[in-house]
Amino acid sequence: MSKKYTITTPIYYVNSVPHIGTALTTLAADVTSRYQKIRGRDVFFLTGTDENGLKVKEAAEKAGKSPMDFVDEISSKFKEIWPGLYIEFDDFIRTTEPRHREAVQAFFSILQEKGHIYSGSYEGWYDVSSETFFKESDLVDGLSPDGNEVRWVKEDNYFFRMSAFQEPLLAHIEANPNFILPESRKNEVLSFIKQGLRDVCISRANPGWGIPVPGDDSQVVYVWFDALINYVAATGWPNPGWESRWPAEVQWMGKDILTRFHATLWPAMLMGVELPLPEALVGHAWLMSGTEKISKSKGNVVAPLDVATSLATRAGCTPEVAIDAVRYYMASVMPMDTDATYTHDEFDRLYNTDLANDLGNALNRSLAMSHKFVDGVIPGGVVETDAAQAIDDAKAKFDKAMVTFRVDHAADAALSVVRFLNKYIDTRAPWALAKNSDPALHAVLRSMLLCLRTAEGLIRPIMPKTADAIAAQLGLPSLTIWDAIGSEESLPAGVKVSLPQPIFPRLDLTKKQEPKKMDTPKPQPAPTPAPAPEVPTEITIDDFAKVKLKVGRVLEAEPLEGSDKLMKLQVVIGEEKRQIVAGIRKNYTAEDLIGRQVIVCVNLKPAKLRGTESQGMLLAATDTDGGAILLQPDREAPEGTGVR
Ligand code: ME8
Repeated sequence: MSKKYTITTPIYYVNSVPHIGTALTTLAADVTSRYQKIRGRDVFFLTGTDENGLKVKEAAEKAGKSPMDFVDEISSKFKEIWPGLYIEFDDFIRTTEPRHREAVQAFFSILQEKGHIYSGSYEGWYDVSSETFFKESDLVDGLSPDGNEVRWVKEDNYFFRMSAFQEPLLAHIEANPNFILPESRKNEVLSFIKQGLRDVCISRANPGWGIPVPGDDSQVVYVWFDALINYVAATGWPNPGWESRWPAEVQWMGKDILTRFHATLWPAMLMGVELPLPEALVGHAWLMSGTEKISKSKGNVVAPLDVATSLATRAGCTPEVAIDAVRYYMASVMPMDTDATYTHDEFDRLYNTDLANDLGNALNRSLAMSHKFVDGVIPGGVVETDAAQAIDDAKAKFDKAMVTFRVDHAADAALSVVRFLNKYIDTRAPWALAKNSDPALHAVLRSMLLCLRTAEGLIRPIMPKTADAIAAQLGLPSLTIWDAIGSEESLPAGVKVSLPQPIFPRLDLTKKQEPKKMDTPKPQPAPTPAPAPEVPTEITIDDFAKVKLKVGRVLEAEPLEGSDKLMKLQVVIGEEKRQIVAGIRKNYTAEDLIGRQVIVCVNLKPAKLRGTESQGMLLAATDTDGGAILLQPDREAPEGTGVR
């Protein structure tokens, strides 16, 4: 049986429902999984829930439920929420399942047989919130080093001889530079081990909840010792066949559970039973709310699906795209060395800059120009060198990032090809090439579309639904094979692309994520016609702020039938396209206008001119004959940019 590529997340405590912090780790694992699948690997992606601890038992009591009813309910919430975020795990393990209980008891027995477990008595402090034992000298102001309350424990227990594994562990870390990632975490782990590893108490007096120690029902296995074994229990161990799933290629987690558990206790346990160690342990940093870690116990949680729902409502994107946007946020802020702070405003800002502006504009402009200049048919020819280089660079950067599991750098690599594309369109100016019948037009359009196709492939592990939507607009099947990404073959000439259907409508940043409750509108008296306004000699900044001006680009222009003054234009402004009728025909031909950037007043009430709706007004100076001199930005600005 060939070895699968195994990826794990921590198994989460079921003391409360999932939140954006737990989603962060699970998303990192999902991006890793989707990337490895595109790379052609057979992936085994494991997640699950940790249900045996005192913490869970006490949470059940607080909720007035039996522990089993309580864990069933919350565990199913975890199982349900992940598919809602397009997280595709292959197995979901619960520590209350028989397969887990059997593996834990087998593991315990083997360690006992090999002499790594001894009986003793424990006296010290126990932190229920992090399910950890502490010595008096570890406490800070009477609290655990994690800042939680502690309780005094005095019991006869079983101990695991962890001290015996100190030197083998140091040797393993030194011989395997990518065993603990990122590098900064590895240094924390090394200094922790070098302070001396103590033997660990691995059982507790049986509180009627947990996995009994084999041959001694008065004790249950310490919840961390029990929980870590899930990773091999899910591979089928100790039954035959586990070798196809263990060791894990990567185990994802937060930094809180790396040093004391995954990078010390866990490898020591594996060495004790003579099982191979995982290839990589990745301990990312935290998502914070203000100065506090987002956590169930702090009650400051943000639900990822609420963030998506709010975005879909405010921006008008589809629910699928909104979920992808949350995925993109988590991937691109993935905190590794230092913590990151989640705010609704930062989420909104990232949506507008990276998705609406960069990716959305690149998509809309490439498709609109293909329609304008080559009837929407993908041209043949050779991709220009700088575009080919940008594509190669983005792919290489993505690959390199994923070797050390830098999902944040991978997200940046995927977006780099999009940022290149927007600049490339500005410099190569297809509208000017078309106007001059320049033979380079086809190569430029092909280069644009190949950049877009590459972006589709590279963002797929992060934003699977968006990638599918881009492929559909390109009229092509989804790109799911790594070697095909960026290749000429991935973009067959002659295929008709669709007209752009904006995926990421720009978010009006005045629409905040926590909408205030609206009062029921009161009936208004019928308006009395106002006298024609006089232009005041002075206005306030607030008056000026009422006029919303934006940069647009003319995609199409034609004289309006039945008028010798008016031109009918199609103008892209950010994610939207508007029809504008302007009295500029005396001074401008259609060719002068196509591709030109213009300044548009976008909040002028639509008006009908000669029976044709105009959804905005172009800004122009008036020459001495009353003709128009159109205003345009001094240098290219992304369409949709605000003007003040
Ligand atoms: O520790 N920022 O479960 P847990 C980033 N059951 N990551 C966060 C986070 C935040 N604000 N909050 C939570 C346990 N996480 C044990 C694990 S494994 C054998 C047993 C993520 O429900 C992060 O991965 O407290 C962290 O390590 C994990 O959730 C803790 O989840």
